[in-house]
Amino acid sequence: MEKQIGLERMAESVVKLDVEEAQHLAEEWVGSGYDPHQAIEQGLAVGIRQAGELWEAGDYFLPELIGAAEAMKAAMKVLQQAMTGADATQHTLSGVVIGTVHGDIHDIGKSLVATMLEVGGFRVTDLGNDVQVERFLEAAVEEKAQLIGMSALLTTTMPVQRTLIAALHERGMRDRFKVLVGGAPVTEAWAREIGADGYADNAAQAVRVAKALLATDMTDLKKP
Ligand code: B1M
Repeated sequence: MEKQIGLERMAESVVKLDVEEAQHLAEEWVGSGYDPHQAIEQGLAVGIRQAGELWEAGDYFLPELIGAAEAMKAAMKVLQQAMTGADATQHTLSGVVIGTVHGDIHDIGKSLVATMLEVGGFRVTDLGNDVQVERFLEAAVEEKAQLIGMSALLTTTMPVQRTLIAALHERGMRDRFKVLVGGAPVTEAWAREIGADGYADNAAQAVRVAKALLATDMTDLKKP
C-alpha cells in the first residue's frame, strides 16, 4: 500500500461510513509496517472532520455522523492494538486518569490521547465519556494517579473542566494532581483561565506535556 494513497483512502472510508473498508485499510496499513498514529491523525481524523463539515453544511444528518464515527472507531481499534502491542508496553511512568467530561459523549480524540499516553509509558485509567466530576476524583485517588486528563468537545461542556479544578481546590487536593485539558474547542488561554496545569492540541503533544508536567513534579520533590 502506498502511504499517501492509504491515508486518503482511510479518510474517504470514514466519510463514506464504510466500516468494513476502514477496518480493512487499517489492517493493510499495519501489515505494511507503517506508523498507526499517522493513520489516525492524517487519515481517519481528516475523514471524521470532513464528515463534521458535511453535517454542518446540512449535507449529512446525525445518523451519517454516527456512521462516520463508527467507521473511524472500527479502524482505530486495529491501529490502537498495533500501537499498544500484546504486552509490549512498559508502564514505568506515573498514573493518569482520563475521560470526557459529563454531558459530552465525544470519545474518539480522548481514546486516542489515552492510547498515546499508554504507549508513552503511562499507567492509564480511561473512564470513558460523560464522566462526572466526582467519578474523576474518586478514580484519581483510587488509582493513585498523578495526573487527571479531561477532554471536552462541546463549548457547553468545557466549563466542567473548571468545575473539577474548583472541586480539587475546595477539597484541599489541588496539589495532589496535575490537570491536563484538551478537546477541539479548548485553547491554551482557556486552560490558563481555569487554572489547569497543561493544555494539548493533539495526542502526541498530550504525551509531551504530561511528561513535562510530571518531570517538573519529580524535580520539585528532589529539592531540599
Ligand atoms: Co459532535 N460535535 N455532536 N458528534 N462532532 C462536534 C464536536 C462539532 C464541533 C461539530 C460541528 O458543529 N462542526 C459540534 C460542537 C459545537 C460546539 O460545541 N462548538 C458537535 C455537536 C454540536 C454535537 C451534538 C450536540 C449534535 C446533536 O446532537 N445535535 C452531539 C453532542 C452529543 C453529546 O456529546 N452530548 C454530537 C454528537 C456526535 C456524534 C455522536 C455523532 C459523534 C461522536 C462519536 C464519538 O466520539 N463516539 C460526533 C462527531 C464525530 C463530531 C466531530 C465531527 C468529530 C469529533 C472527532 O472525533 N474528531 C466534531 C467536529 C470536529 O471536531 N471538527 C463534532 C476526531 C478526533 C481525533 O479529534 O476529538 O478533536 P478531537 O481530539 C483531538 C484533539 O482535540 C486533542 O487530541 C485529539 C487527537 O489529536 N484532544 C485532547 C482531545 N481530547 C484531549 C484531551 C487532552 C489533550 C488533547 O488532555 C486530556
